[in-house]
Amino acid sequence: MSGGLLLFVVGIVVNAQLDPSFYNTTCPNVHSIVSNVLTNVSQSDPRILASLIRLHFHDCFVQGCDGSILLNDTSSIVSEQSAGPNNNSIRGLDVVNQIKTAVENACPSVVSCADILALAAEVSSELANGPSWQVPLGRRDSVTANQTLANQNLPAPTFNLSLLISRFANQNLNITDLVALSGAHTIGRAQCKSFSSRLYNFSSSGNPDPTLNTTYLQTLRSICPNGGPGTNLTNLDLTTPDTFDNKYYSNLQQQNGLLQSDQELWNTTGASTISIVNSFSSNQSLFFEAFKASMIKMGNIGVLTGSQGEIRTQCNFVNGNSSGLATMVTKESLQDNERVSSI
Ligand code: HEM
Ligand SMILES: *[C@@H]1O[C@H](CO)[C@@H](O)[C@H](O)[C@H]1NC(C)=O
Ligand SMILES: *[C@@H]1O[C@H](CO)[C@@H](O)[C@H](O)[C@H]1NC(C)=O
Ligand SMILES: *[C@@H]1O[C@H](CO)[C@@H](O)[C@H](O)[C@H]1NC(C)=O
Ligand SMILES: *[C@@H]1O[C@H](CO)[C@@H](O)[C@H](O)[C@H]1NC(C)=O
Ligand SMILES: *[C@@H]1O[C@H](CO)[C@@H](O)[C@H](O)[C@H]1NC(C)=O
Ligand SMILES: *[C@@H]1O[C@H](CO)[C@@H](O)[C@H](O)[C@H]1NC(C)=O
Ligand SMILES: *[C@@H]1O[C@H](CO)[C@@H](O)[C@H](O)[C@H]1NC(C)=O
Ligand SMILES: *[C@@H]1O[C@H](CO)[C@@H](O)[C@H](O)[C@H]1NC(C)=O
Ligand SMILES: *[C@@H]1O[C@H](CO)[C@@H](O)[C@H](O)[C@H]1NC(C)=O
Ligand SMILES: *[C@@H]1O[C@H](CO)[C@@H](O)[C@H](O)[C@H]1NC(C)=O
Ligand SMILES: *[C@@H]1O[C@H](CO)[C@@H](O)[C@H](O)[C@H]1NC(C)=O
Ligand SMILES: CC(=O)N[C@H]1CO[C@H](CO)[C@@H](O)[C@@H]1O
Repeated sequence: MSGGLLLFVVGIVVNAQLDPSFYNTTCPNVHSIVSNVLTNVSQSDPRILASLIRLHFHDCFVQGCDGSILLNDTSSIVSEQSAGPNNNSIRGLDVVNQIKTAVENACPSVVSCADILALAAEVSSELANGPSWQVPLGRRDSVTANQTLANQNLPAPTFNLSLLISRFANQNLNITDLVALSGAHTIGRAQCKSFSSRLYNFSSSGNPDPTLNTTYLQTLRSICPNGGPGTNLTNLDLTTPDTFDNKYYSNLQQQNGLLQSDQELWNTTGASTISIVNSFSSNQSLFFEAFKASMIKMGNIGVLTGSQGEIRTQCNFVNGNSSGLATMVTKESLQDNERVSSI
């Protein structure tokens, strides 16, 4: 019986809540360190703010916000980085390492990579003129990754509304969270292959997606030729591409959502998400309040706390296994998904 009681007590400690003051004594400047690096990097690469918000999302939806997305391929890890939704698409891994190095210099072996992703997402919102909030902290890093789960859990841009709702419900996120978090598409870019199914032969109809604004359709067709490689980039927010605001929602009302998954939120007949889109479109503060709440909710998914997991010293590898470091790739050439087509 006393053994059972002990387990129960340990269980409470392990399931400790995240807390914004978690590093107040052990790494009091962690937020400003993240902020300084991103202020600097975003001057030459404004898109990095979008890329880092997305990285936190893609981390949290796969075995929780545990930094698993950062783990590289090794003999024992099949990296999430080459899962369908991530491969040749996620960005910012090098910048996360840059932040981690700066944080390690100030407070060695204290701040987890999972917390760095959560902080980088908040700082990114702030630097793009979006909302700021106190980020609950104290996550620990996983010693595993799961590429299969990344393929299962991350939503595809061709999803209809019912599939989107069920993927979010699987993470205990409701339709308000779905609409608010999709508002992150107020910044950043997408490759043609993420929306080209809408442009020429939607659902084998021989016609484009009828919910796509015909003027926007012509623009997108010129950026994304039929049968092309689909690697050109365009802005997710047609109106204000690098400013975190509520224009994403007014775009949807004009059938100017880029991804099918965006437009579904407003253009599914009778859907409960339409009124949420309309309310965020008419009141930016309402959107910002909802976004903050949903980011905190998403940031709590499946977190490791207490003595679970570890604090990685290098975000790409589990501690004590740096296989791959010797062959660390230094090539950082301009990739296909770095070029933007102007519209
Ligand atoms: C609702 C389901 C969602 C789907 C289907 C989806 C899908 C996508 C796709 C396909 C791209 C473009 C990738 C590419 O072409 O390489 C993208 C970009 C992006 N997504 Fe989402 N997303 C969703 C939700 C979210 C959420 C919840 C967030 C964050 C809270 C988010 C943040 C972003 C950002 C900021 C970008 C731009 C990234 C960059 O420019 O590097 N997305 N998303
Ligand atoms: C922790 O630090 C932050 C930022 O300096 C401050 O706002 C907060 O009040 C502190 N919390 C505690 C519990 O000391
Ligand atoms: C700012 O970024 C530049 C490269 O864009 C780098 O050379 C410099 O060291 C960075 N400064 C700080 C303080 O991080
Ligand atoms: C990821 O993309 C590369 C091309 O850049 C491709 O060779 C590789 O097969 C892809 N990985 C997976 C798991 O699909
Ligand atoms: C990865 O996730 C899948 C799907 O939930 C599960 O079946 C599998 O056991 C997991 N693999 C690892 C290595 O955790
Ligand atoms: C959504 O897509 C799924 C998978 O393609 C399909 O089974 C379902 O019928 C679709 N739902 C609606 C409402 O169109
Ligand atoms: C979604 O959950 C939040 C709390 O996390 C709640 O305030 C909100 O009312 C919920 N929305 C719906 C549509 O259930
Ligand atoms: C659209 O796709 C369907 C199925 O692949 C095909 O049968 C049809 O010929 C295509 N239509 C056009 C106009 O390309
Ligand atoms: C990229 O877009 C330009 C127009 O902006 C177009 O001429 C070119 O063919 C496109 N390239 C690819 C690879 O789709
Ligand atoms: C298409 O978008 C333009 C602005 O880009 C807008 O003026 C027009 O009303 C939109 N059309 C529809 C049907 O919403
Ligand atoms: C907009 O939303 C904010 C935040 O929820 C609320 O305080 C305010 O009353 C709303 N404004 C209007 C005009 O409804
Ligand atoms: C981890 O893998 C990425 C590609 O997914 C690569 O760019 C990076 O250099 C690798 N990091 C290390 C430390 O080997
Ligand atoms: C709910 C809603 O606004 N639906 C619109 C979706 O797009 C079509 C065009 O195909 C409009 O006619 C609908 O009003």
